[in-house]
Amino acid sequence: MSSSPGESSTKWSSDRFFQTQAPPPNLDQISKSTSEFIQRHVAEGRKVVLVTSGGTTVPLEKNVVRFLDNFSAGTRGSASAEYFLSAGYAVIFMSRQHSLAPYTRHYSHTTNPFFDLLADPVSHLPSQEEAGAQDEGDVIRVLPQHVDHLRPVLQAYLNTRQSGLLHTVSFVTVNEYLWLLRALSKLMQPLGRKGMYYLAAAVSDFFIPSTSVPEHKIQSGKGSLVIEMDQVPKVLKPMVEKWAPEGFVVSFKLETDPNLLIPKAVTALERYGHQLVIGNDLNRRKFEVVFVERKNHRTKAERELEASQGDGTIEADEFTSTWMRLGASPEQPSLSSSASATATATSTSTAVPNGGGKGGERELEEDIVRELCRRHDAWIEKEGNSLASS
Ligand code: 9Z3
Repeated sequence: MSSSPGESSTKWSSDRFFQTQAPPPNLDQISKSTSEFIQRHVAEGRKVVLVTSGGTTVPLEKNVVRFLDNFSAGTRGSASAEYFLSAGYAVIFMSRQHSLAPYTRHYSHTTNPFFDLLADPVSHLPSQEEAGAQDEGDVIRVLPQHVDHLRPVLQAYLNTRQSGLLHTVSFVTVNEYLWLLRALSKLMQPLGRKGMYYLAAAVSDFFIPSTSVPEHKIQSGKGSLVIEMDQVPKVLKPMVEKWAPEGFVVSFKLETDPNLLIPKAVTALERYGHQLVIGNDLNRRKFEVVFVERKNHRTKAERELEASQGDGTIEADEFTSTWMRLGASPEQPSLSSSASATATATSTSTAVPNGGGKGGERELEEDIVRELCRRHDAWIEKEGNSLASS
């Protein structure tokens, strides 16, 4: 890797990126099936959320032997998708291939191996009386101690499959992620304010342009390996302004220095103009997040209208930050001087849909999604009000 990526990397506009970097080969097919899914839910008046989840890779060779990766397992995205489904949303789950997925995440191979739930088929063969008239030779049994947890998860999974409320799309590389994000956001435009974008995937900040990626496996023998990477274009800006201008856009900001979290979230809101940034610290992300948002959110068009009706100046935004913690009382956060803060409590005991987290414990995503549903409804209602008054 380049020793100082900030100095040597080239900045890319999103236009240049999409003009020069190849799309995923199955983009048309994905667009077609996703468009059908969206049309169905538009016709039924349902809210739809695009959940992105998992890490993106940066391949070092075209015939990929090695790649750089991002740590994310897709825990936040997959858990959130379940809670959105419970809240009645149709969910487009765009995730890193083989990362955690709604429902099956409860039995991932490393933390809760599925085979450990199953009874030994020989020693648990039913007696003649138990089997009755049925031939149970083909039945595999779940150990009794696991049934209470498995049953609601399996039921929710089957219900979701039958309801057609979940559509899945996968990516591997950061290039694929960017192409898919653009395609799916544009396809969601007909949803207007009923579309939500929940960008929980861990997106690489750097990539290698295709012209700089060698065809074959990088050979050793020349000493150390130096890789130069360019900065990934900031696609949130065109997303908010062009691809999904009416959508409710929630991005995540990940930091390891807690002091940077709120200032960086405020900068993102100022730069991209979307509704909400959820900040999380790498090591505390499962227990606390901070919601950073404008006190009074206005779209770019609304701000310009206000300016044209007033003296031409656009009033400066004020920001609030609200900590949300699992099982703890709220705390007044500290904010940078340009921002003001409020804090609200989060409840820690509501119904846990679909069996809740692994082992049945509560998950922060349940609270996050509940808060977002509330804000999204207010956002939809605001449009209704402005239409009624115009
Ligand atoms: C997050 O911050 C997510 O919450 C995590 C979830 C990746 C930390 P896990 O999958 O982790 O549950 O293990 N995601 C967004 C991070 C990100 O890449 N943000 C970018 C940015 O801030 C793009 S919106 O610029």
